[in-house]
Amino acid sequence: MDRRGFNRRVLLGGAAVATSLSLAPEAVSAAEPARTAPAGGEVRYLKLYAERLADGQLGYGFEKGRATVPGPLIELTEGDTLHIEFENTLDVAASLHVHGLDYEVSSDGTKLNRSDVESGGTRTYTWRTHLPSRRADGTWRAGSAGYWHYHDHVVGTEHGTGGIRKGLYGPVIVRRKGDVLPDATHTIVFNDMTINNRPAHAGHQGPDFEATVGDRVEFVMITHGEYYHTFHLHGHRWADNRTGLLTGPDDPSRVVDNKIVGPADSFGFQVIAGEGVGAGAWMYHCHVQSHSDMGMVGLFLVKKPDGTIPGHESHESSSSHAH
Ligand SMILES: [Cu+2]
Repeated sequence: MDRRGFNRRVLLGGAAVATSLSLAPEAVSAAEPARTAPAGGEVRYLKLYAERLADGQLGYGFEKGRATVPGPLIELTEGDTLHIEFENTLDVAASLHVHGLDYEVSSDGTKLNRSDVESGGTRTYTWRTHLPSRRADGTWRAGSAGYWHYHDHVVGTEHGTGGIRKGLYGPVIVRRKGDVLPDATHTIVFNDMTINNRPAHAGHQGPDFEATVGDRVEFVMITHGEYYHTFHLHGHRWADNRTGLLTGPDDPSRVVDNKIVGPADSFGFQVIAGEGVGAGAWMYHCHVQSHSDMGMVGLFLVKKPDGTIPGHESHESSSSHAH
């Protein structure tokens, strides 16, 4: 929405004008065109470690000693191939299993296909991606683009139940050429009754994510564990489709601010921080009421350009944990 369009709508808003006008300048997003994903087709290499963290949880990381929960974002464009040299520094076998991408059984990351990695071992997993294509019969084969994820498949049980529970999971985004690129990407994982495996503190588990009004912020939302949840974000909405963005005013995708999620689900979307609503401490949480009561809540802290957040006292810095 351009600045003029926004102001015109506000001016027609009648009684709401007085309060809305003060929001107008910061609620308008940047005028320059959004950056978009380039063409894929690259062969890429990554090193990934599985490690035990100081607090007893398990994590993946690109560098030794830098593992996190969730693991680091792996970002590809349709057509890319990724070779991941995976090193297991744990004292038990571990693996890397991905959703949504193309791989041979040797890169399945399961005991069934003998593609796990013993303690201290290394193995290269290969993930491939492809563009949409028309089959000989005239139907369409979907491309790989989407919000996906990776996780261990062997720690604890044949299915990696113990590894996932302790934090061996992370996000994968496959973009399509021309997809709009965000200013920042954050990962939110509902894992059992935690968010990103964090214990509840000060009434919520966080993590909190910071942005400035007008930033294009992307969220990857993944679910693991034993329960179904509903993901809800205050003050912002998204399209329930591949990108979370509408392709035009007549795009029939449903627009939502709440989505039911279950184990191994993943989706993502982009919002313009504070668009139409301004700066604020915007909650995100599981909307199963007893789950929010138990702390499945975090904050999307949208700052004014001067760094302040109206109505929000400065939060504990320890709760900030952006990826
Ligand atoms: Cu829940």
